[in-house]
Amino acid sequence: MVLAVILILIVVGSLVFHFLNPWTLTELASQWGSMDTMLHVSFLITGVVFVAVTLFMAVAIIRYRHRGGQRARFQPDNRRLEWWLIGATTVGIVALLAPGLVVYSDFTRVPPNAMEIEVFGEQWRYSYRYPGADGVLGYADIRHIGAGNPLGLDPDDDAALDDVVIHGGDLRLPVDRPVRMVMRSKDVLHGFFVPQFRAKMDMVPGMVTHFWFTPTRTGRFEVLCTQHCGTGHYNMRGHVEVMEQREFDAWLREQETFGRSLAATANGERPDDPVELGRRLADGEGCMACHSVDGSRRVGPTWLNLYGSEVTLTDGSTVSADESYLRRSIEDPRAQVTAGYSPVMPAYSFDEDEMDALLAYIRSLSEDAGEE
Ligand code: HEC
Ligand SMILES: [Cu+2]
Repeated sequence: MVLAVILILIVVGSLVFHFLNPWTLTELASQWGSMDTMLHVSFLITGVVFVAVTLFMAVAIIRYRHRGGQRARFQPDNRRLEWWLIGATTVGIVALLAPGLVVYSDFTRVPPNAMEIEVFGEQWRYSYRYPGADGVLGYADIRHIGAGNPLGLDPDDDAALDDVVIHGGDLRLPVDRPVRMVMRSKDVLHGFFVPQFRAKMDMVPGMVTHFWFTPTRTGRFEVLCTQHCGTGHYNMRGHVEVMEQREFDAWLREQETFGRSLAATANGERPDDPVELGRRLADGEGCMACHSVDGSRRVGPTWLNLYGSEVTLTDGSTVSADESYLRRSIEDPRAQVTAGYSPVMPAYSFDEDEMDALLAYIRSLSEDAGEE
């Protein structure tokens, strides 16, 4: 009897929780309302079955409880009941799966007028690439990755030269225009996800995955990574800004194309200003995935006011962050690990000019930079 009451309370409690809990889906911002419909259909079917089965158990416990002088009747099978159960289960399973097939078929059928945008994932940030005037994303390969070319575009491919690369920045999209996101990963499995768009896709090293959607309202939404992609996973976030087409076009026109930045690097070889070269190196070599220059803590310590400061190491000792300390931190990061951080920074080797430029850049981020 107690058991029956508990079962009934579980049913009532679950229903009350379902209807009164404050957590709802984030407001939809793409045309994938069908994902929500599927979710609700699944909720409804599994909910009805859950309530029916649990209440049946409660009723059975009450009705067939032990009473003196009663005997159980042995009834090994009941054909009519079997058919009912098989029929109801079949209908339930079909109703759970069929809507998914319809939506998945939409999901894989990209509209022909979709604009193509590339998402590039690396530990631990997103970069994006727009096709430029020709509407075609140029050829890219991990082998071409280097300073000034963080996404590895092929400099010999004309289609790549007018591409626009947004390295580690925000994704911008025009509203009401279908987009096909093509995705690559540089290192490990990542998953591109914007909850308001409802659609997500894994980014797999060595292959190109894709999905499509149409943003249906303007606004700023958060981009998350759905795969546990390493110690900095929690930091793999970004933003997507959905704007009016006119605004978007104006913004895109202002961005430097890959060809133009390539030409700039080739002409001047390297910028004369070591601080500027250092900034580009730090960006291109992926340092900014773990370090910030605005004082915020990421996977690694910020570079703001690092130079000249007192750094506490894991063994409790302190060192002054001078040039030789910084140099050592870059070439042999595990030798002196900063307290409060994990020893996850890979060792780098730079030539003298590059190292000087990096140090000049880090120095420029400190107030007492002028002292030297
Ligand atoms: C995978 C994340 C990661 C990347 C990429 C990375 N770092 Fe680090 N870095 C760290 C962590 C974590 C620490 C603190 C632990 C330590 O001292 O090793 C650190 C420490 C440092 C320090 C010492 C800072 C201090 O407060 O003592 C310097 C300098 C530094 N990194 C420079 C660089 C440069 C330059 C690059 C790019 C060429 C780079 N890092 C790339 C994670 C990273
Ligand atoms: Cu990730």
